[in-house]
Amino acid sequence: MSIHDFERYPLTFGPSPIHPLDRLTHHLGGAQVWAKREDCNSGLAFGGNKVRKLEYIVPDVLAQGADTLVSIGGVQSNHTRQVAAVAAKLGLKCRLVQEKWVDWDDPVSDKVGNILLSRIMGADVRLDPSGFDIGIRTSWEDAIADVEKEGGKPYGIPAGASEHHLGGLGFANWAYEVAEQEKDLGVFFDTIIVCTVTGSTHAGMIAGCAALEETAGGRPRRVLGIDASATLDQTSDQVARIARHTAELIGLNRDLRDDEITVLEGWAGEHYGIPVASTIEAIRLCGRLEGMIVDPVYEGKSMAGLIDLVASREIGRDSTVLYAHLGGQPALNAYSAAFE
Ligand code: 5PA
Repeated sequence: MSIHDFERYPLTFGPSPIHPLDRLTHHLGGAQVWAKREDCNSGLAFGGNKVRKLEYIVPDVLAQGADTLVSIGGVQSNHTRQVAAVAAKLGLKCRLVQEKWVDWDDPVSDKVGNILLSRIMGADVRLDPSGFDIGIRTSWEDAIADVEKEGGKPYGIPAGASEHHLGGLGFANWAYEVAEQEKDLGVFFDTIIVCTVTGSTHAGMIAGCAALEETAGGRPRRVLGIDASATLDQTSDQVARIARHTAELIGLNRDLRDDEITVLEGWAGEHYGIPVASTIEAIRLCGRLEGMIVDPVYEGKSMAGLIDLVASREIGRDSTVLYAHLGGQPALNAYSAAFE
C-alpha cells in the first residue's frame, strides 16, 4: 500500500501555492523562509487544512451512504466550518457541536467568523458549554445518536478529523506534493514548521516525509510541530499515535523513531485559543512585512515559533524553511480586542 492507493475526492484547487517570504526572511536575517498556503487551497469557504484531510474521508462517507456529517470543535472552530462547506458541496446535511473551548469573552464570538459561515452554509449549529479537549467527546457521540434517532444516517467526523482512521492521509500526501513542487522550484526545504493541536496535520506530514524518504529517495528533513493546544502531553501522544498509524497505512516498512516526532512548546501560552504577546507580534509582523494574515489561535502561534527558532539560530542561517500556513483567518473577527 502507498498513499497513491487511497481514493481522494477532489475538494482543493490542486497543489496549494508555495512562495518565498522575502521581507520576513530579510527581517529575520537568517534562514530562507517560504510558505505553503493551505489558507487558499480551495474554493470551499476559505479552505484550510481540514479540506485536505476531508478529501480522503469523503469517499468513505459516500460509500456508507450517509446523509448527515456530524462534527465538533470550539465555537470558532475552522474545522467545523470546513465540514459545513464540504457537506454543502456534497448535498449532505451537517450537525455541528460547538463547545466553549476558549474563555474569550468577545461579545460576538458566537456570531461572527467561522460560526457565521457555518450557519450561512446551512449547518445545524448547536452550542455546548463544555471546555477544551482534543479527545473523543460525549457531546459529539450524543449528536451522532440524535441524528440517528431522528431517522438520519450520520457520519461522525471527530475534532480536527484527527481521531479518524484516515485522518492523517491528507497531510501524508501533502509531503509528496511538496516534493514535486521542490523539483519544479529547484529548492529543498530542510525544515517544516507546522501548528499542532489535534495532531493529524503534523502526524500526516511525519508519516508522508518518512515514506517519501524510504520509497522515493527523499532527503531527510525536520518536521517541527509547534504546540498551540497548551496540553502538550496529550497533543504529543496523539501526534505520535496518528503518525505511526498513518505510516503503517501508507506502507512504511519500519517504526517511526521518537526523534521524528517533535512537538515544541513555548508559544501556546497557558491556554488554547488565547493569544499571547508573541502571537500578536507575529500576526502584526506577517501582516506588515508580507500582507500575509495569520490567526490568533493557531498560525500566529506557529509563526511566533518560527520567528524565535530562526532568530535564535536553532534553525540555521543556511536552512530553507517551509511554513505550513493552515488557514484559520475567519476567527480573527472574534479577536478585535487583541488589536486595539
Ligand atoms: C488547526 C486545527 P491539527 O488539529 O490537525 O493539529 O491542526 C491544527 C490547526 N491551524 C492549525 C489551523 C488554522 C487549524 O484550524 N483546528 C481545529 C478546529 O476545530 O478548527 C481542530 C482544532
